[in-house]
Amino acid sequence: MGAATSRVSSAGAEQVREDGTIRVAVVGLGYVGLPLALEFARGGAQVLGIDVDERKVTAVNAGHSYLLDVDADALGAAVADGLLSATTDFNALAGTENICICVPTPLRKSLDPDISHIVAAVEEVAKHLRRGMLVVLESTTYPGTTEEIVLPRLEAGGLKAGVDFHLAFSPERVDPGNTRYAIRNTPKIAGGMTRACTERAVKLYQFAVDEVVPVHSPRAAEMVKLLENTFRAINIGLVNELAMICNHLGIDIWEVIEAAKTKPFGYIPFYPGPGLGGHCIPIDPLYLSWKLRTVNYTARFIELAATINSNMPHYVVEQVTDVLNTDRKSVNGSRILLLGVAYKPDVADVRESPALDILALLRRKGAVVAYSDPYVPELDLLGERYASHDLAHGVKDFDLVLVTTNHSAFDMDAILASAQVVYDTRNATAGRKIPEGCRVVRL
Ligand code: SAJ
Repeated sequence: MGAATSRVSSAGAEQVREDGTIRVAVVGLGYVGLPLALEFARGGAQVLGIDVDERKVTAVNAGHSYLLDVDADALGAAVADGLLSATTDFNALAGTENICICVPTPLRKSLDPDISHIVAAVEEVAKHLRRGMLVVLESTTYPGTTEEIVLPRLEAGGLKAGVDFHLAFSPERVDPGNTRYAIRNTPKIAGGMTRACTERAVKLYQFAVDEVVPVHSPRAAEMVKLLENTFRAINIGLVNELAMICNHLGIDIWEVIEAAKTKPFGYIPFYPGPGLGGHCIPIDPLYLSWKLRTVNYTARFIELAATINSNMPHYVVEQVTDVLNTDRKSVNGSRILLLGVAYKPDVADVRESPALDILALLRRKGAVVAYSDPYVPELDLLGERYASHDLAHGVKDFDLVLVTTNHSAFDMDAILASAQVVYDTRNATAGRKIPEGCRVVRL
């Protein structure tokens, strides 16, 4: 974008009000927006949360946190101090100069990006866009979304980005369950339509983040996020394929990884598992490969990794079938307990969890399936309601225990003491004494 003449000050002088306060609206109060809103409030900003879900709005205004990662006391204090409030009414945007859009970007069933939440949020923001405002998109999306989808909708009213208002992209880096890195101490990338837009975004995020890293465009910022998560998805796909290779060669993949980790440079450990879960890693790379298909480029690496990762639930069920077969048992009629249905350890989120795919595949084969997960008290799947099995009753009645998510809360020694057979997809039994009468097979 050329050096547009700007009618808004370059560093966003209007951003900080006469009384020294800054006002910011966070659209979308999920696992990204709520922690961000709270961190802005803790940085002294006047924060307005906007969400279409009345329950979230009510909870926030009551100081109740609905996310494990958002401290209820801190939320309650910010609300009590008048620094944070929430509403479903976009008209409230009249009372702010800065807007961060943190809405979901799922995939459609056709594996194409679903940016409908972005479009809906941007169209609401456009109705209230005023000279001097900054709009930042945070939702993970394909490179070009800010310029191709957000920009025209915001400029439709006649105001021009970089001249009358600022527009940038800043990828979210929220890692659910991570107790070491949170909003404030995780560097934040920001890329604006113009240099002034970038500077304005950097100034805004300095209220919530210790380090803000500018890049030259929204497209670059969109790509940074996809590089980060595609890197993970491809390396997980690689190690999943190596696990299958090692199984064919009679090699213990877990021993190989532990040994490779001794290399102090040039290697980063990833671990095989039952597949890819969560709202980021299985989805973000497919946003990139979808975009590349529109420019007639096939992202072979990304699509191959997605194929391998999405096949892991089937591979695990094949392995479980073989393990039961060793005991002359068929899957059909066997009682199988899944340990952990959340998508990763110590979180409650089951979105895209491979454990759900495995549970469904085993049900279709006629297994009598149960699960135990301290973070997921009940589950609706394929029209059936499941309640988490209480491990206090032991696991001896199950023909096979399948470790799908290795929550820290699991007492693996107690489980091994009462299990007949354990198929371990997470190396959760590593280093444990295997009692007589219990057989453990690892991925
Ligand atoms: N997984 C493996 N093997 C691995 C690592 C992960 O099978 O070696 C599986 C997990 O079990 C899970 C899925 O992949 O099902 C995703 O796990 P994840 O550790 O990547 O966790 P996420 O999905 O919460 O990813 C987030 C991402 N954060 C953001 O997008 C802001 C990601 O960029 C982080 O790197 C990741 O957390 C993290 O480091 O924990």
